[in-house]
Amino acid sequence: MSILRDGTHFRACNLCEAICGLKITVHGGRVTDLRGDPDDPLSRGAICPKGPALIDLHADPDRLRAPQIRTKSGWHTHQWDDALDFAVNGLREVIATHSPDAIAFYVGNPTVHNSGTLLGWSSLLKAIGTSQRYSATSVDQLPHHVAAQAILGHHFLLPIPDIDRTDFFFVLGANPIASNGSLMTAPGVRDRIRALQSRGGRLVVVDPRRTETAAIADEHYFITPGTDALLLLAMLHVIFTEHLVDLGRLADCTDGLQTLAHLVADFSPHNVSARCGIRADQIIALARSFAGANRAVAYGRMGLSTQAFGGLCQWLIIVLNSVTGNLDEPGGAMFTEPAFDLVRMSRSRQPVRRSRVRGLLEFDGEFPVATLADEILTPGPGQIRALITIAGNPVLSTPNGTRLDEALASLDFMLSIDPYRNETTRHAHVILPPAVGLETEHYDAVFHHFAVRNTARVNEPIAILDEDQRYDYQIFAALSQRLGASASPTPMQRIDAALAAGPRATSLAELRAHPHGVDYGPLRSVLPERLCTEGKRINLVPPTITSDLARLAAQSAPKDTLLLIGRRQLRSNNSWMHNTPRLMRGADRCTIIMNPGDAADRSLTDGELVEIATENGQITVPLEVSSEMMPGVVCLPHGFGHNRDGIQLDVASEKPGASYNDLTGGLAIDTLTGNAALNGIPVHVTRASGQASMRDASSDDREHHLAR
Ligand SMILES: Nc1nc2c(c(=O)[nH]1)N[C@H]1C(S)=C(S)[C@@H](COP(=O)(O)OP(=O)(O)OC[C@H]3O[C@@H](n4cnc5c(=O)[nH]c(N)nc54)[C@H](O)[C@@H]3O)O[C@H]1N2
Ligand SMILES: Nc1nc2c(c(=O)[nH]1)N[C@H]1C(S)=C(S)[C@@H](COP(=O)(O)OP(=O)(O)OC[C@H]3O[C@@H](n4cnc5c(=O)[nH]c(N)nc54)[C@H](O)[C@@H]3O)O[C@H]1N2
Ligand code: SF4
Ligand SMILES: [Mo]
Repeated sequence: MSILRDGTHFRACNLCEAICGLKITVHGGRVTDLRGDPDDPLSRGAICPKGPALIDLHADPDRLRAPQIRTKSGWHTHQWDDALDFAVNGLREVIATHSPDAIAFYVGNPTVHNSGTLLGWSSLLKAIGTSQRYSATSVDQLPHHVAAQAILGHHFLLPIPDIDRTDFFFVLGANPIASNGSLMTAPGVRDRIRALQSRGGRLVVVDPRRTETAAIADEHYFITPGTDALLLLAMLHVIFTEHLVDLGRLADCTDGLQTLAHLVADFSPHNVSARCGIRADQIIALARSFAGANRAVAYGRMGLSTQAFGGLCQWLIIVLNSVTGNLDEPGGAMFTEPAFDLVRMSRSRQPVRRSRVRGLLEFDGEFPVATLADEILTPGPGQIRALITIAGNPVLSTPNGTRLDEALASLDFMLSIDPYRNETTRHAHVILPPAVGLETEHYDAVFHHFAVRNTARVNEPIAILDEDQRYDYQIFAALSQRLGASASPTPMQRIDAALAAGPRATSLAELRAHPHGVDYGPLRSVLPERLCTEGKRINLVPPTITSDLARLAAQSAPKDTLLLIGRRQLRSNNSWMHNTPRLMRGADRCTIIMNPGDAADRSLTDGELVEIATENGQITVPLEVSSEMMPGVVCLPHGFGHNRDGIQLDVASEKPGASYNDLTGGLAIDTLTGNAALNGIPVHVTRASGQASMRDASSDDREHHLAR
């Protein structure tokens, strides 16, 4: 195990998008104090209960610290050289028997939280020469990229809510109080919302659940899952019919207003009200107050992206901000000017390739992960025969996990670069575990890009690695070189070069001289200069997107069924932080929540075990009955299901829960973008046969109450 260096260290937490600065004190190799760094210009001392879990992660006895090879007799620890040779031989054999394209990559979420992983893995991709790429993007934010590329010309040019200066924060399908913010790096978000309210501003939340964020909102509206595009269209309908449109400063470079007026004409509040479950007069009032606010911003996240109309939703969010004069204005939806500028460094490409089995369109070189199992299980030329997973757990995180589980078991070869043997990596023939968390050197290339303030900081490792530990990028480099590639610059060398060429013309050395981070100030208006479209114009009605309106109009309400949505929990992080004891204390958190009326209709009571069933599978979890749910909607967290054989996660296995994605199907996607539709799926909930309640703790132990 690596040894923590004694002293006081400053580095940012890399567990979630909030990137809180931390002050960490180490004595005798142990962390004696860990708190928010008050001098970090972005986080200003904010921290959440997950931050201290970095200590658990460092000490976790289940975390792999040496390569593991699986044989018939089980898992065996190996020297790095042997394991790297074994991995490369396995890959070579697949290339020789099939082709490089028979090897696919799945790249998971923590990749964007570790710059060594983020900037290292493509060397291995190139060395292999495959074009088969999948990632967590298509179970997450893909619709944001599709909309930004179509309207603004670049998939990384994402508008960020200027939460610190707005008067009206309109939040749809996001729960920043639990998630700590997403595509809105806003550490200490609760304080930022409090500041908004104390300067007279309002927080309005649209969500099928009265979430932790809705609970502190000035107004909250329940909405039927999957109908937000209708609500947004109806708000635009009001804005057009009542002549409230005001493009502001960007009027001269914005196209498509007339077409837009025409497109929203059919979607009156009256027409959509029943489908959305929101009264027409409320929709009208919402539109008027949003358009009338001095500075307003609409923001939609997972609940809008991972549903059947994710692409339309993210398009309409940008449009609503634009037609009310809130795009690129203080207090509206703004753009960052990050020191490491992803927009300058890459180009958006028009997708051309389609996936082999289902003909789904690629985006930025990746295919939708909802079809990965199809590509593995369907025989024929081009079939995937080997998989490399990097920082991902798709068995729990992607649709139809049960089928993917089976698909992974059928592969000729699988390599995982991951610190844990979990539900996915247990299928690998070899696991190469990297150093993680406090051990890494890290620059937040992604989250400074999506932050509510322009800042930069570099994070030094605070541990001295064991002789036989490796970083992700060293693993990729060692594999690539064995495959014949020449050495490439290290991630930190690449970051240094990009910082020099970026808008701040800075360097790692300069950032290292500022251990709390460098403050470049609040977001500034940057359009039209920063647009990447032809002629630097904004097209509000890209045909690739508006053509999807017909599908929306044709959609009818599902009958006689409950709709399932997800929830994030403050002391959890997707599938992989359930092995940290301090986050797992208390009652079982993998519960389904149901409205009292729905429970009464089914004669179900709080605390009993229920079975949730879809056409794809069924799981059993305890029931919580609460009026925080909209009638007709039930809610379950994802990332549980730690009861599969062969995993090495002792703490997680004690409260395994069940996996949401054993219920979702690969066919449920937003066909416009290829993103998985994880929310709003029809389910049946019944009493679990012959089982007594296993829930032990009282309901006030529930995390979402604690989080308030
Ligand atoms: N504590 C914690 N923090 C995290 C994570 C975690 O697992 N735990 N994960 C991180 C990751 S990877 C991400 S992407 C972010 C996500 O960050 P958020 O998007 O803020 O997180 P969610 O809690 O998924 O919020 C989605 C909300 O959408 C609602 N919803 C579901 N369906 C619909 C719908 O059809 N319409 C509307 N209007 N709302 C709907 C849900 O009730 C939920 O409140 O969080 C990050 N932060
Ligand atoms: N039903 C449902 N499904 C969802 C979601 C939902 O809301 N509902 N949310 C989706 C979202 S937003 C996301 S982002 C995905 C996440 O999906 P994934 O990224 O596939 O899954 P994670 O649970 O984040 O698993 C992360 C893996 O990375 C490993 N890891 C951690 N740190 C490092 C590191 O530094 N290096 C390496 N090499 N490995 C590391 C962990 O051990 C773990 O195996 O899940 C998606 N799935
Ligand atoms: S909010 Fe919590 S998990 Fe996220 S960066 Fe801050 S301390 Fe870490
Ligand atoms: Mo995510």
